[in-house]
Amino acid sequence: MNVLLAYPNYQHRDKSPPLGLMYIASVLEQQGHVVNIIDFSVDKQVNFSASIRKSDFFGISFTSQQFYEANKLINHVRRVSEKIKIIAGGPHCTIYAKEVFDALPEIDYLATGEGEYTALDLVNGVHPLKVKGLIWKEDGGKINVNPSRPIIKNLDDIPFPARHLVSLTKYSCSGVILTSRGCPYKCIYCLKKAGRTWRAHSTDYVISEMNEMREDFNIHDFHICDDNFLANPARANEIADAILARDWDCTINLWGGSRVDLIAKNEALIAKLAKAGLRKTGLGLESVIPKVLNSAKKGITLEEVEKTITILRKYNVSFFVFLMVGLPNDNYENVKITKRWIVKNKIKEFGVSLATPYPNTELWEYVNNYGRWLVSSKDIQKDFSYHTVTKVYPMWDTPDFPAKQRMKALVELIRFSTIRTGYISRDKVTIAIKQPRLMLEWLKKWLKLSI
Ligand code: B12
Ligand code: SF4
Repeated sequence: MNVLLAYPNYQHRDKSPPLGLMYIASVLEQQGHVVNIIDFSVDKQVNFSASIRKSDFFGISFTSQQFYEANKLINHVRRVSEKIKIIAGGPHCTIYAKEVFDALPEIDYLATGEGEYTALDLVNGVHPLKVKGLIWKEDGGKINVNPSRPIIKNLDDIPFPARHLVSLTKYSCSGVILTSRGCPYKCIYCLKKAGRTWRAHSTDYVISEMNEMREDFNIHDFHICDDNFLANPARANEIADAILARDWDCTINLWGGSRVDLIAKNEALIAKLAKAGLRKTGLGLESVIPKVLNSAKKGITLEEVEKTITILRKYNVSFFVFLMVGLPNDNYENVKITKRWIVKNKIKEFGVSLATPYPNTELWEYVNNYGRWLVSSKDIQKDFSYHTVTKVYPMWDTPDFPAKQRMKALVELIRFSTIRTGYISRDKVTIAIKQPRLMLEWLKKWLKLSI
């Protein structure tokens, strides 16, 4: 079969190839199917319509932020071909399966969770009734929600992602790699897209994949996208040993971020990883207020955070701190405390966003029980699509931290980060300097929603 896979355009300083689609492509290719990938963030000069006409299946992957772009592409595909089968998947489909299926009438199938074998079953012609992890429409229009697909237990069964199908040189961060999936922790806001069961590729698999990236694609900067690369410190240690044994000149960036408790407890491992090439990691603190950390069930302490910072500095690993405004028990007064903490710990790079609830998370339940939704459920997809840095506004609030104060806290912390980094991105300019316009846009939305 001929399969066309597409990734909608998105706005971000760092562009990287769509790993999810590349895994699906490699599994399909292994079974003899012909696959093409178009990533609309980098592939600007493509004859999309001609590719559609040549294909039997069209697969599209998207995050919540890409929903509108995805919608446009899907409608175009259907206009060009009546007969092509359209399959949707990716993080947004996993979170809002039924809502997406209802909102996008042109799609034939929607896959939730890991999509490699769901896509393969469909392309191999298995009857949709028998395909796990699928939502689909019968000819008469009846919608079926099939049982969910069990997680892939042995990740090494999957071939390496099909890097040869994307234009690697067009990406600023081409070296994305996934060495494990899932995370066993319980942070209340986390959508745990890959589940709570942590599974990993063997060290041999990871090293052969890195070797292929170096030899065949000239990639020497690895961006590890795992939810929790350090979950098994012994395995991370083995990977570091294997890289050191090969004396590779490479850099490693933990793009999916690291838990501070795991860094604080494993100084020797960080020292070894740094020697192997670790240059940067994200740190998901989310808050520096102990009470907030506890209610978010982060399972980390401020002492661990500070120890982590000391360890990372000692081994010259730079870090980017992620913070949230508005987790349970947060309030406007905490902005001052947060700023003081940032100054005291000489934090240079940090990003701030609003605590955003996703279905099936504890935070979602918290909002249902103790908060107030500021968007109606029918608008929720639209609002997630709009939940980008430049068009952000709170989707919920609580009496002790009302929406206006949440936004004030966010803007203040983003301004503070702009001042501290000295780095002004387009997004930051929009939010920090053009704040009045942002406020106006917000106000309009507010009035429309008559809150
Ligand atoms: C690397 C990464 C990035 C990179 C770029 C990635 C890219 N090319 O878009 C950067 C740093 C630029 C980035 C930016 C952002 N990201 Co990001 N990012 C990730 C990260 C860490 C890894 C993505 C990845 O490669 N995963 C591995 C692959 C294998 O998983 P997958 O894509 O989900 O694919 C599997 C299934 O979903 C399914 N599937 C996927 N597509 C399809 C299609 C079909 C047809 C089928 C059948 C199945 C299927 O099968 C795949 C294989 O099992 C994830 C977290 C994570 N661990 O996944 C977050 C994540 C995807 N990002 C997220 C967010 C919020 C953002 C930003 C909005 C952050 C911001 N405020 O700027 C931006 C927006 C970017 C965008 N694409 O819209 C969220 C998305 C949540 C959501 N509601 O959709 C995630 C899930 C993190 C999280 N837990 O919140 N990100
Ligand atoms: S540690 Fe990270 S991936 Fe794991 S549950 Fe918490 S937020 Fe999610």
